[in-house]
Amino acid sequence: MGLINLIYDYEKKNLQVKIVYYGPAMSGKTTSIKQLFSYFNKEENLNSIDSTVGRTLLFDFGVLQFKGAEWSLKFLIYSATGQDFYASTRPATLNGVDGLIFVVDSRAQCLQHNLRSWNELKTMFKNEFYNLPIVISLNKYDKADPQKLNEFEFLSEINFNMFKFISINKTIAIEGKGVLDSFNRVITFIFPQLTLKMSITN
Ligand SMILES: Nc1nc2c(ncn2[C@@H]2O[C@H](COP(=O)(O)OP(=O)(O)OP(=O)(O)O)[C@@H](O)[C@H]2O)c(=O)[nH]1
Ligand SMILES: [Mg+2]
Repeated sequence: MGLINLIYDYEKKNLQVKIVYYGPAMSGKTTSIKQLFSYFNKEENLNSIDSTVGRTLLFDFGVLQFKGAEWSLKFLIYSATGQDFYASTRPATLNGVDGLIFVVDSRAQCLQHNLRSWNELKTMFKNEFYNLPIVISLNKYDKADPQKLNEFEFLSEINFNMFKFISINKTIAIEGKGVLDSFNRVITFIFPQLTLKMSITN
């Protein structure tokens, strides 16, 4: 799987970046994306393919576009389905990804699910995994059991120090807490100079 896929269109002065929310089933990927789009008042730009019970069937997808003085910057934002029934669609969702937000379910009982999902990424990207900008969102932090320190166990299992661009952020997606911060961190890895103060378009 190739990295550094930023798509430049010099003619239109347009830059396209793909960000994927990944993680185990029910960790809060769709909730995080919805919060992100609602932060920018762009809920109508987000398409989800849901079952009747609100589980993601294939992916969520939406575009956030920011306009600078000269260039416009287009973020294609996806969440992969966490449901194993649709696991075969996950590599396609990841194809051409520029940055990942890995949404962990911080509850103690979810450690194995988190690790399994993480190891899926490792298998798919092989050594390139370590070059990929990643923000680990320790989500459902409201439900984390401070006695069990699940998140530290997760972090100690993943060779954290081997990654070039990695960051950890505690989030409570249902309350919108930390969601924008995770997004900002991943795009700062991709564009160290960028601050998203540009005005948003369409
Ligand atoms: N307590 C708590 N619940 C959350 C949080 N984030 C999401 N949830 C709930 O967890 C459930 C699953 O959230 P989703 O956003 O649908 O999870 P998902 O990762 O998209 O799930 P799949 O698409 O099935 O893989 C929903 O009931 C959410 O309301 C959080 O930070 N805290
Ligand atoms: Mg979902």
